[in-house]
Amino acid sequence: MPNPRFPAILLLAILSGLVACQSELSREQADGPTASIQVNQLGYSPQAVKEATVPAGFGDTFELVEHNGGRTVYRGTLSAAERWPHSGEWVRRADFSDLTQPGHYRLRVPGLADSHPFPVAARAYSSLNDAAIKAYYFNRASTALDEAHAGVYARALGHPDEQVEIHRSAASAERPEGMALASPRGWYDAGDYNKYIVNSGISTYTLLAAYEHFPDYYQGRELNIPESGDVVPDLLNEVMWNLSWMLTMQDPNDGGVYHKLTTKRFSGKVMPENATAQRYFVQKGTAAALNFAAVMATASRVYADYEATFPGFSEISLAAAEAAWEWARSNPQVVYRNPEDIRTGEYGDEEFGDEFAWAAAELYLTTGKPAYWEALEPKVVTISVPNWADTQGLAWLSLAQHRGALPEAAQTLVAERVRSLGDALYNEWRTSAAGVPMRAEDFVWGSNGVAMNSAMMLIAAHRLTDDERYLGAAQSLVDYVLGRNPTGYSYVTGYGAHTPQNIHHRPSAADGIDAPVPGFLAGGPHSGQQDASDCPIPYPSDKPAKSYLDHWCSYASNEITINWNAPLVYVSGALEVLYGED
Ligand code: G3I
Ligand code: 9MR
Ligand code: CA
Repeated sequence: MPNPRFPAILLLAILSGLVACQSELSREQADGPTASIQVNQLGYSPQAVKEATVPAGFGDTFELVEHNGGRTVYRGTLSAAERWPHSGEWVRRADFSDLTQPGHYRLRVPGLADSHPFPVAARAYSSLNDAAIKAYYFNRASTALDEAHAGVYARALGHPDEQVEIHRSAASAERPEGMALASPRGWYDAGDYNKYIVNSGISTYTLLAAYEHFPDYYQGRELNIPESGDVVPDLLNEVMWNLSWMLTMQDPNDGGVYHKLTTKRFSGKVMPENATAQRYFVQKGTAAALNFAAVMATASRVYADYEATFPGFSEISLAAAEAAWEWARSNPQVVYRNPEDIRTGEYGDEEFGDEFAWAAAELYLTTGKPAYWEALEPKVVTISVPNWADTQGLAWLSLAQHRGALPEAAQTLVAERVRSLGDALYNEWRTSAAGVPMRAEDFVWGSNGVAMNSAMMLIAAHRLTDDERYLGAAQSLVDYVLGRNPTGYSYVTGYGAHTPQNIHHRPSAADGIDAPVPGFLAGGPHSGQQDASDCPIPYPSDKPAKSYLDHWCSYASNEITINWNAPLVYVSGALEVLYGED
């Protein structure tokens, strides 16, 4: 019976609105997978902000039911329906932050399939964090992976890199074209087998920052890598594999750093031992020198505590950092571009103000020399979410960590910068229909890396202010990559109910094992779809957040890299510590 006090015209208006919303829904449902409830498939710490995303059009309330037993433990009201422009879908948010009772639950909305089961539990991300670090071990160059450490992913040694040639672009009087030098170890960059300084640098720094900011946590982890059991935390053992390679990329004659160690073309879809084409040192560049300087200065600080295991390393890495810095000061504008015979990843950057700031900050923090502080000019350095080409945010991250050692005026400036970025991301979170601080321009090649680097900067804002709002926004980004997104994938191989199976990663594609190597974060949706012409099947949608293909062909949405895994490590470890163990 219609309520007589309820004007018929209003009822009509509401109904037609609902019809409009429903037709929008069915159109969008045709444009991708069936609408489903999206949760963080690895779950939530008891004290965390807990949100799920629910398709609109199915009622106003939700329940959490026990996975085993089906008892309802929580009821809540969904937020109002809003359209998330990046997926084109109408969504509502379910907030169940005040459910703190540990358990395994499913989220239920009448008319929809229950969500994947997920835990509310302490240590929700510790095994993810271990795996995301172990992924670096799986990507080690110049070594066999034995069964004791790699299990079914054991493989033969590839890329000894004992005879790497100086390419014409890198030739000097002391090191002429064709001269062969050793440059072993390091991590493969990604799904390809080359080693690129700029990208290696940001990855290595981010892992060092994870350790430097949360040493107690990492001192307690055990990753089952060959060095496990020594006195050095496994994270630092793993990072040393790459640092020892990076040091070989510096020309001791002038302090300059080669941009990359690479084949002329990408190899086929083969295992490392079968990718045997000649490798080259290519041209030195300003970005490589500064990035190297920043990383070596950071490493010098961090490994000072492990002098007994790595005698002399702290001093050697600092000297290397200072030599690279000096080279960059004398060569401030050497842009790297691929020579015509080199077709592998370019990692080209033309703007070096951010690299100068980052290197100056790390050198200052390690040495305390006023000249580096003067070179830094903090007042003119702005802040942004870091990526391989934009590193100024890393300067602020390190300055925030060590702000107690800075002059007072600088402490205020650090707080202002870090908060301003945190506030922007926080506002994005709270005004986003889906409750995720991702903007249209964030759906680039490696958008999941953008998500994790944004979360890392939010964590910096939280650690500086103790303000929980920033941590909630960081959690939302972790939710996003672990399944609370419109593709329904938890984007980390092997971690979640529905995970990528066909990452663009040569060992995973060539090893004859169905499951991909675990612990790798796929690049994620890329609105540019820059690999579409190489793919035999179309992308499921043209919407940014749905521009993802779990297929080998999709190097622009489904490759993995060391630089996207690194902030995943940082953030998953940080949430373990910051949301505590209760
Ligand atoms: O700078 C332009 C900008 O001016 C323009 O408006 C915008 C619109 O397309 O594009 C910008 O350039 C993009 C560039 O990244 C800088 O962000 C390119 O389109 C885009 O193709 C490029 O993507 C890079 C990709 O290599 C191709 O070069 C990714 O950032 C980078 O992560 C990726 O890295 C590869 C390595 O080369 C090889 N190893 C694997 C690794 C991951 O796929
Ligand atoms: O496999 C390559 C991947 O590692 C790179 O990130 C990507 C972009 O540089 O390129 C991939 O190689 C593709 C090439 O660029 C175009 N033809 C298809 C190749 C992959 O099968
Ligand atoms: Ca730059």
